[in-house]
Amino acid sequence: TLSGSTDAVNGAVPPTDRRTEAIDTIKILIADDDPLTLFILRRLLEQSGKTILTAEHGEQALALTLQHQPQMVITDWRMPELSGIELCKILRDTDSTRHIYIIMLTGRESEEELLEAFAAGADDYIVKPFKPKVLHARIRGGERLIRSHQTIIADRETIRSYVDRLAAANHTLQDLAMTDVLTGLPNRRSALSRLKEVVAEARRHHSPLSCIMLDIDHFKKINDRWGHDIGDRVLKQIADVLSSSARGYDLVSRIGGEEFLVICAHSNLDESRQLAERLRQAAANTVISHNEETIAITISCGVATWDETMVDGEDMTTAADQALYQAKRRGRNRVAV
Ligand code: GH3
Ligand code: MG
Ligand code: MG
Ligand code: MG
Repeated sequence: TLSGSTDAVNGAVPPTDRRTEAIDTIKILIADDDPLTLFILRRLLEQSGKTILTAEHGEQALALTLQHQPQMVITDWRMPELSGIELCKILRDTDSTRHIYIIMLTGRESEEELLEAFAAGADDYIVKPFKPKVLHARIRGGERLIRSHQTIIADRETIRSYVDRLAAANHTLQDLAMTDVLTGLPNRRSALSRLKEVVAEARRHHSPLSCIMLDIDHFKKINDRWGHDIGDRVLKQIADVLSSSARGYDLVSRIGGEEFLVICAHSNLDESRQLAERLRQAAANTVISHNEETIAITISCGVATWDETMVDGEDMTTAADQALYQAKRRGRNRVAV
C-alpha cells in the first residue's frame, strides 16, 4: 500500500552503529621478517584494543590482506619474497585493497627512500627504532582517515537504499495513478496512454485496431432502487465479467462512472463487434443477487474501427461513442456499429 511504502522510506535510518562498531574492532596487519619486531608490535597494538594479524614476509602479508581485509597495514621495507614497496604497489593496484591505510615502518631513513615509499602508495612513514607514543599517534591519524572512508561507504549505502525505496514507492504511486480504485481495472489515463501506443502501432504496421465503448443501461435506476453501495458492487462485478470475457490482448478499462472502454488491438470491425456481442451477453447473463432478489443488468456497446483517415485515437473513440448513442436510442442491451 501507499502508506506502507512511505513508512519504508521513513524507516531508513543511517547506520551509525555499524560505523562505530567497525572502528572499535580495527584490524591491523603487521608485516616484518624480524620476529622480535613482530612480537613487540603485536603486544603494543593488542594492548590498545586492535585486532592483529602478522606476516613474516611480503607474500604472506599480501595473502592475509586479501583474505582478511584489514583496515591498516604496517609493513617493513626489506622482506623476503616481496618487499614492503612491492606490497604497497600491489595493494594500491587492487580494487579490494586500494583504500587500506599503509604505514611503512623501516630502518631506511634517507629522503629518497621516504619519497619512494610514498610514491609506491604508502600513507605514512615511520623510521625504526620507533617510539611507541609516536607509533600510536600516527595510527590514530590513520584511524581518522579510515573512519571518514567508512562513513562515506555507509552514507553511500544509506543513499542507495533510500533511492531503492523511493523508486519502489514511486512505482506504487504510478500503479495507483493508472488504476481505477473501485474495480482495479486500468483507469481513463491508462487507457488513453495505451490508445496512443496501439494507434502508433496500427499506423506503422497497417494492422487492424478497434475499440468498444460500453455503458451500463439505466444504472441510475440501480442506484436509486438498491443504493449506491450495491451500485458499486454491480460495477465491480461487471468489471470482472468484462475482463474475464475479453481476450488476453484486449485492454478493458473503466473510463467513467459506468462507462468502460475496450481497446482491441489487432482486431478488425467484425472481430470486435463479435467480442462486443459476447460481452453484452455475458453481462446480461450475470446474476447479481441481493437479499434474495436478483438485480438484472444489461449493457449497450458501440464499436468503431481505426481507419487511416483518422487523426488520432480520440477520433476512433468518438465514433464508438456515437455508435453507443445509437445502441441506447434503439432500445439498449444491444451492440451498434
Ligand atoms: P443510460 O442507460 O442512458 O446509460 O442510463 P444511466 O442511468 O445508466 O445513465 P446516466 O448517465 O444518466 O447515469 C449514470 C449513473 O451512474 C449516475 C451516477 O449516479 C452513477 N454512477 C456513476 N459513477 C458511479 C459509481 O462509481 N458508483 C455508483 N454506485 N454509481 C455511479
Ligand atoms: Mg448514460
Ligand atoms: Mg448508463
Ligand atoms: Mg454513462
